[in-house]
Amino acid sequence: MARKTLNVGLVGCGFMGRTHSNAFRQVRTFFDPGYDLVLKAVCARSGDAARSFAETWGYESVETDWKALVARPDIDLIDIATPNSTHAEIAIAAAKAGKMVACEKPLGRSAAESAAMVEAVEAAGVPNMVWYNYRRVPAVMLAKQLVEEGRLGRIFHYRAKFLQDWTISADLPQGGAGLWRLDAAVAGSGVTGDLLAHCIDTAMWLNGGIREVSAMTETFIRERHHTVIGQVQPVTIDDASAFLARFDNGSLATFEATRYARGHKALYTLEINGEHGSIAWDLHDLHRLEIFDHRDPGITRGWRSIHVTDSDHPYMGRWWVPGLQIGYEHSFIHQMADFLEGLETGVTTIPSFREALRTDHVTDAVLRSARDRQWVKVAAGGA
Ligand code: SOE
Repeated sequence: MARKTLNVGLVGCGFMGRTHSNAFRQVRTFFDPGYDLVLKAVCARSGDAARSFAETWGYESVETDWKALVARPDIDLIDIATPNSTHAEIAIAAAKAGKMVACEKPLGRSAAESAAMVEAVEAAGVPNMVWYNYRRVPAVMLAKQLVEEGRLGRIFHYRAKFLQDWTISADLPQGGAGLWRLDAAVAGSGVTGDLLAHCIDTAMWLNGGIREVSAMTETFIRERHHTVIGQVQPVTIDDASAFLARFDNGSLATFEATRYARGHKALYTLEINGEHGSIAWDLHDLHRLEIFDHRDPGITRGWRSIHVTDSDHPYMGRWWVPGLQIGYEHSFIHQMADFLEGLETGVTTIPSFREALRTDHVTDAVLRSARDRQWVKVAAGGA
């Protein structure tokens, strides 16, 4: 079959710009997507930063104004890897210009902002997706397979945590490159929108919709120097967030995220307990899935640790030989491979903007519940 070309225009050249660019480069080599991805242009406000990024990652050209990038007729896909406050404006303009849109998570700073983005891509009829990359870790994909096969039976409990420790120092400023995640005006929220959003996305994909939540949040350091404003300012993000939840299927959940868990850098863990068995996964050991099956013969029954590296495990047939593992960056490559396959087959890649809106409804409910100190029903909307 003749290969098609897909010209990518990336906005933003920070950490996420790198993960996405790596995916664009590698997907062609390890998957057979039917598309030649061309790294057409990268856009950043600083021309020097954009040029240096273009040189490193192989982008053909640079822009310093995302509006100019969106207006270019030679761009097919706008990929958004900028701070959260800019997602909506760029995505809506890109959709109106008829471009496909890929957006870093969370979709918007609130469900209202995300809903406008969903409306724009759906009105334009353009392919779209949100980079909730952890779904594409092979062990997590295997968990999905096992849950869908009904291996766990009725689900009783879901438990997720995302723990970090990088903001404990009171000397750490807020705002600006790298630190906008501490500035609620830019990020939308703290760990709720940044870390719990991942946990919620995976949870609803694995276990269905979340009906209601009861949350608490805390801001441990109340004032920080703001690098853009140049003064000490109140901190308005949530430093830590924990909530109880009830899923539509009747199962109960606990979720916790913090940037104050000394010693933990990016410890995302999840566990599901069902009638017949349980599964557990841990980002620090991401190629393993722990599984317990109560139907195993009694004397050998116990937790098994599956090394998810066999060629019949999800995505692994594309990589090395059984026993050799892959890592974090591959989850983005897998998501891009699925997106390109979706373009070929006409199947929408998940999570689409509409599906990601569901997560924003939950994070909105979590923040409201913490503020009002009461249970909150999650608003409907999203896929
Ligand atoms: C925050 O430190 C962060 O980089 C998140 O923004 C990412 O989404 C997460 O995958 C890792 O941690």
